[in-house]
Amino acid sequence: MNQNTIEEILESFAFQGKVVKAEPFGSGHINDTIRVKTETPGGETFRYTLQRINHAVFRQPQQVMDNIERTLAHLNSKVEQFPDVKVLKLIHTKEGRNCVRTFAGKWWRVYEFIDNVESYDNVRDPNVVYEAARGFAQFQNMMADLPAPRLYETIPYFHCTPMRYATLEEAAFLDLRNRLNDVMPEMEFVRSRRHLVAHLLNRYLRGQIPERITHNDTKINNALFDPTSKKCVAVVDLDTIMPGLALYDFGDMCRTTCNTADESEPDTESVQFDIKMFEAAVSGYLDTARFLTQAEIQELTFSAWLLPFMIGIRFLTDYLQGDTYFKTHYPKQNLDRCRTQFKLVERIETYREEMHAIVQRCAKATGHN
Ligand code: ADP
Ligand code: GN1
Ligand code: MG
Repeated sequence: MNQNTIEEILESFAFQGKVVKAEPFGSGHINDTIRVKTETPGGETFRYTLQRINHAVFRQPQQVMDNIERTLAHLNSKVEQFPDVKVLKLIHTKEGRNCVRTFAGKWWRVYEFIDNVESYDNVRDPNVVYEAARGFAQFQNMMADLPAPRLYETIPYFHCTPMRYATLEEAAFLDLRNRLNDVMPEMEFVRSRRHLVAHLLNRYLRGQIPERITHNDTKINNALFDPTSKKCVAVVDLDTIMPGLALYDFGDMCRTTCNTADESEPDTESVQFDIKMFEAAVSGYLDTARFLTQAEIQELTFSAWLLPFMIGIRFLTDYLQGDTYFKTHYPKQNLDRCRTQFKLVERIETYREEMHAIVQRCAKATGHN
């Protein structure tokens, strides 16, 4: 996308200065993110995040934006209580709207860029993992008393594992891209564990696990850190905020913080589950998420297993369907991503007892039982 097009889109928004630089930013798999630098005639500079909302993924972009507006207003009402937290700031259009739909049918929004922060795709430092867990738990804490109505479900059944499994079987049955032959071991891997896919959902349906307001995309690069204190100061990527289970947020956070390898690592032998990072995640989460029930605490280990399993299923489905959902940068990247997730699942299966013991120890240390 060239600078003229970017300027044309930005023209609708009430930003300051003239565009002097625009560059693709971040490593998200869904939206297009562009970091924009502007300058005023007086030489003052500003930075913004211009994002195209992927409307093939988010079918109702206006509902996404309404959820985000309510979330940001609510978080802003609490900044005095949480002085370290940086809340995302939306730049509205000149008519006061929170996004634009261009004549080409593309949806765009602008945030102020949060300066002087770091984000990581992979971490090896338990203090950073502790902080990420604390940051996502604090986010859930702050959102817990959002006034009615219920948030929109911007992607229905987003973390419904039985639905994800059924969609995989359908993609395998149709095999539109003739790729099923490449993935028979992965299909077998999933099928041999299918009796576990509905476990959390069943507990939720029986009323044993409560619905909460959750972030639903708690991978480590959606948390921003202060480069000096290494404290988590902001949570971004708010598109999937909706009703969900706290356990999905915890499990997804472990998926990216406890894996020693990158998400697309082609050499699965280098995928290890780092139990020290798990301990840091449990400790940060339990220290901060004071609202958790005993049933939720009991399922933390299961959720750390479930999320890589479910997201592996989603990568595999996308591979079978022809790579239409997640951005890819080379032909079999979704398959590499799937294999990495499944290797992590396999590693986690050998650590179950240690993980339960860590959860029990941390729950006791943080006064949860
Ligand atoms: P995607 O949905 O494609 O993942 P994100 O909203 O997560 O898009 O943005 C991509 C990355 O850009 C994030 O992981 C984060 O590191 C960075 N980022 C996003 N918004 C901001 C912001 N306002 N300030 C600083 N960094 C940001
Ligand atoms: C996507 O948008 P991003 O890159 O933060 C995806 C998540 C997956 C993740 C896997 C809306 O997250 O659900 O867990 O990729 N987001 C959506 O890395 O599907
Ligand atoms: Mg993201």
